[in-house]
Order: sequence, then structure tokens, then C-alpha cells
Amino acid sequence: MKTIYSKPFTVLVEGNIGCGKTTLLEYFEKYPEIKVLEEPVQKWRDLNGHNLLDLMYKDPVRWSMPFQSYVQQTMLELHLQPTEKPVKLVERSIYSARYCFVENLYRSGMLEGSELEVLSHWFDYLTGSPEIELKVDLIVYLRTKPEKALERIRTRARGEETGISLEYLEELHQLHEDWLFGNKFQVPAPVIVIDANQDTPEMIQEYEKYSNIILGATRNGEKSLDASKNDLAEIITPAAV
Ligand code: 8LK
Repeated sequence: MKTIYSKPFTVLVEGNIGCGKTTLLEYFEKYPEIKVLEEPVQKWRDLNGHNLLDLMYKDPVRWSMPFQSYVQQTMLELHLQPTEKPVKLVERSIYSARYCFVENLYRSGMLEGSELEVLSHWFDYLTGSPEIELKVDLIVYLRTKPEKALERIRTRARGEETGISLEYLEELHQLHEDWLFGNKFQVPAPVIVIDANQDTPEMIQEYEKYSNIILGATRNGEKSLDASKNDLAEIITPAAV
């Protein structure tokens, strides 16, 4: 009989566009205990034939609202998806959607105040309802210099992303920092910060180091996560907001 985990140990992988999330997710896929849930970019590119991602980049004033509304829904689906494995590794979250991407679009004038309010009202409802289980146990933050992120975006050359500027990446970087360390927004779990400016072989070595924390916490419960805090200065427990 298969075990279905309705409340797996849940790790969010967060970071700027081009911070190397895919390399991390691919690395962790080899562990039989871990279910990797990638960002549903394919859904954003093809909603019954509509490429909302492309529309958003081409005409952000017109399309940011429907795009972010759909992002919020599809990310919620990932949060609520039960797994057959005890650990769930999720690429981004409804938290980074609201506090980084939506916030940035609003501040840069791409979302109207009224549009922000609608998205926020949904977000507050989803995160504030006890009957909606958004369990998060750990956040892995891949901290990257915006220049490095831009270099990676240019190398991977994803069609919709050709117009991304350094300025946009700088704004998103700052919003990730403000969200995770600014004590202004909800941070749903302790944060591990990884310096993600290095090249792939070095990054993989880093991931190997952290796999013990992630799998250890799962096997032994939250206590081992607490114990590992003593060894790793990078784990930051958020203050209550
Ligand atoms: O991550 C894939 C692409 O989607 C990238 O170009 C950035 C964009 N994106 C966005 O605009 N808003 C988002 C996400 C990604 C993810 C969340 C949660 N919100």
C-alpha cells in the first residue's frame, strides 16, 4: 500500500530569476525521499493556448494582473498537493509571489492599486485561513548578485525573458532581501542562505552539505533542524511579524 503524505516536510526554494534554482532541484531529485515540485511555468505559457508569461513581459500594464492571479492559483495547487514522499521541495511559493513579484509590479506602476488589493485580499485569505494547510518547514534562499543572475538568464536564453534588465533584477533582489530579512513581511519558516554566485560544480558541493540538514530534519523531526542551527550560522529564524 502506498503512503500518501498530506503534510510532508516542506522546503521552499527561493531566489531571483537566474539564481540557479533548477540546478538545485535537479540535484535533489536523486533522493528517493524527496518529491520535487517545479514552478508551473508550462502552465503559465499555455493556458488553453494563451501564453500569459509572454503577454505579461510584452505588455505588463495590461497583463500583470491576470498573470499574477493565475500564478497565485497554480502556486497554491503546489502548496496543497499531497505526495507519496516524506519531503516536498517546492520552487518558489505564494509568499514570494506576493512579496517579491507582485510587490515589484505594483511599485513599478504595472499593477494598479485596485489590482494589488484584489491579489492581496486573496493572499491574506489563503494565508490566514486555518482550514487551508500551507505548511512550510524550511526556506532555502539562493542569494545571487543581480549581475550574475543576468549572466545566467542570457546563457539559458528563454524566449520570454530576453527583455529582462539589470534594474529589474536589482529590484527583485532587494525585495527578496526585504521579505526574508526585513521583518516587515510574513516569513513562514527558518531560512538557509546559500551563496549562489559560484559555478555549478561548487554549487553542487554546497547542496550536498545542506542535503544532510534537509533529510536529517525529515528523519528526526524538527529537533535536528534546531541542532544544526548551532553548526550553521546561515540558518536564520524569522522574527514574528
Ligand atoms: O520563473 C519563470 C519566469 O516567470 C521568470 O521569467 C519570472 C516569472 N515569474 C513572475 O513574473 N512572477 C512569479 C514567478 C515567476 C514565480 C512567482 C511565485 N511569481
